[in-house]
Amino acid sequence: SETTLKATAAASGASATERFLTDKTGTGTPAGGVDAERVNTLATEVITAVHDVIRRHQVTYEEYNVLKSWLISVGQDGEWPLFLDVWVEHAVEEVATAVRKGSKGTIEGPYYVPGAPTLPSVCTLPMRDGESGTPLLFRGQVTGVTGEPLAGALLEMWQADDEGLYAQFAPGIPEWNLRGSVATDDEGRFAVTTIQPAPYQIPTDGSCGRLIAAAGWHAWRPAHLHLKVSAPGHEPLTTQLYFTGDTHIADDVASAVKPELVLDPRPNGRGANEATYDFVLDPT
Ligand code: MBD
Ligand code: FE
Repeated sequence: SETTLKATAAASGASATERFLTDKTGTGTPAGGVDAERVNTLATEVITAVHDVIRRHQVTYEEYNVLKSWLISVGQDGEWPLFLDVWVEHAVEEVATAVRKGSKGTIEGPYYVPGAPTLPSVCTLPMRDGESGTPLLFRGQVTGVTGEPLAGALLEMWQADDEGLYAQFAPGIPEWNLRGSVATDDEGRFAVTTIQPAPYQIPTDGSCGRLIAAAGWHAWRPAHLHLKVSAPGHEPLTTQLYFTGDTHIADDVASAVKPELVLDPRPNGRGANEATYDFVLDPT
């Protein structure tokens, strides 16, 4: 029924938590590879920053207990990946990519899944019959910083559907819907047919949603395509592309919009919008 197929915060949070534990632990997280002196410095400064806030704002026991129960509920909902990627990852990404000369990137977010079906350079992302949404032809080229075409580049794409839902994190959607690994041609070019995603509202029925409501914030991200672009001998680029005119470009809840990342799709006279974007990868 409609109700049992509804995406809930607890269900998508649990999937995102499991996904993270599967793919990312052992690569420096949580403590692997971070030495004691570094942990000491960072943990001490974070804890001290919390003390400063408590003193500056005269935080009460009532407020302390609200915080404590909220932090417990974030874990119970499985929403730590969502919380961290929405409110923390953008600063990490900024630090990590500050020295790049190639294309700007932005945060990965909680919904990347490795191993999407491989597709040729001219392709259509896996989608349901009659997938709703405005058709989008997304094309471009991958080059290095001196303009040389990168043959054999890989363009991994993932996106929400026209209801703002991601396959594998909401029920009732085929496993690889709107997810694909596109192999570019021998000049690094690609032309991918998809649909324009809908703006994304982070779940309102979980802990992150309760924080947003309690603080009087909003839960919206502008519509976006997620991409990871990689090629041998080059730094992989994790990015997102947005659509000009979207109401939430200027106030993304995840602070992940940059002016370089906004597409301006135009009707191509054949029933689709068309947008071009070229990716420039830094050498390793
Ligand atoms: C998303 O789709 C997303 O891209 C981010 C960064 C956070 C939550 C949901
Ligand atoms: Fe997203």
